[in-house]
Amino acid sequence: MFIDYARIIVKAGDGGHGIIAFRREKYVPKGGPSGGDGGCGGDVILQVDARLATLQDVHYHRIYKAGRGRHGSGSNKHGADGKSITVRVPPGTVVKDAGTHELLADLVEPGHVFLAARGGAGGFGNAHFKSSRNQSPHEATDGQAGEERELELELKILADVGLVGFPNAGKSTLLSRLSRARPKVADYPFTTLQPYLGIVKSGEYRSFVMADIPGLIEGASKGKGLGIQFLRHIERTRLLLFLIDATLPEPVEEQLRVLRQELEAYLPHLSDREALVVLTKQDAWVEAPNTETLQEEGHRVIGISAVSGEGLPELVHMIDAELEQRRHGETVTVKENSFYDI
Ligand SMILES: Nc1nc2c(ncn2[C@@H]2O[C@H](COP(=O)(O)OP(=O)(O)OP(=O)(O)O)[C@@H](O)[C@H]2O)c(=O)[nH]1
Ligand SMILES: [Mg+2]
Repeated sequence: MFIDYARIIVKAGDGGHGIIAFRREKYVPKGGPSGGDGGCGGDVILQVDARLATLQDVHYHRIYKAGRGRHGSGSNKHGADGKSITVRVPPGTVVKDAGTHELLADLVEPGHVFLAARGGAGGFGNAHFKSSRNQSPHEATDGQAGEERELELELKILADVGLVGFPNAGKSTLLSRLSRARPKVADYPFTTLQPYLGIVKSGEYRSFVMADIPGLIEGASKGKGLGIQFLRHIERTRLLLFLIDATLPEPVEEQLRVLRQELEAYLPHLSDREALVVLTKQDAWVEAPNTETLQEEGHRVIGISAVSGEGLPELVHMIDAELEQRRHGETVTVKENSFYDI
């Protein structure tokens, strides 16, 4: 199941207490202080695991508790530290405080770690308090409590290109034509109910990641259809493709206007993101749509057919050139079909 939101409780281990003890040795009437320090509590750490594609695991396992530090003991024995635990999350996980919604971390690169709850420091045993003025201190401190908090985890998947369009526009068909991802395709609206990722090869050693998301409809930002919550998955893409079914009677510029309006309602300026307008189902066009207005407005427009393959090499080339221009050198590893297998 595709799960992109979870709340978890992280509780680090408490520190162990320091203790009061004195050396007892034969022929040494007044042994010095020998109470050991307590061990530190274990931490709770979040770490990005590139093999994960959803927050499913953390959704079902809500509470993460690290081990507590052991108390110190006599003969200056330090208590053992508590065991830290690592919670694995998929790349693209945004971590917020569940109470204040403050952004705490954006975990992108595989291996990235975030200290979610710090273990409590161990207390000091009385050996620690020995000084020239006080040779036999009767003082020890307790370990500190480990941090505890509730976190909100939100997955915003990482892709280079995001497909945006009304239901039935041909988004999933295009993704399955260009990559090995196999989202379901059907001639009814809302076939796709979760995001799908595919890796599109654009050259011998080049590729980009394309994300297919559920269709948008007018009023989605007010909760119509499937709403707009899945738009978070295209929020971070560098390029948007507006897929518009040019066999429909509605003028293409009107369709584009509605799509952009919904994007804007979700996140201001999202509709200003670099984009290509892709007119789909070219094999079924009775006449070529009028794209003059779109072009006058500065949109780059291309016609394709995912069925006959018309326009697809040109589209891939355009995307590749566009991404190349804005590549910042970062690479993100995403497992193809990763959502599909679940
Ligand atoms: N003739 C023709 N039909 C197409 C083309 N691309 C997609 N279709 C058809 O359009 C219908 C919808 O395709 P999908 O790919 O499922 O559309 P979608 O945009 O993913 O739809 P949702 O998942 O509901 O948002 C299917 O019946 C496809 O076979 C095309 O290039 N030419
Ligand atoms: Mg679809």
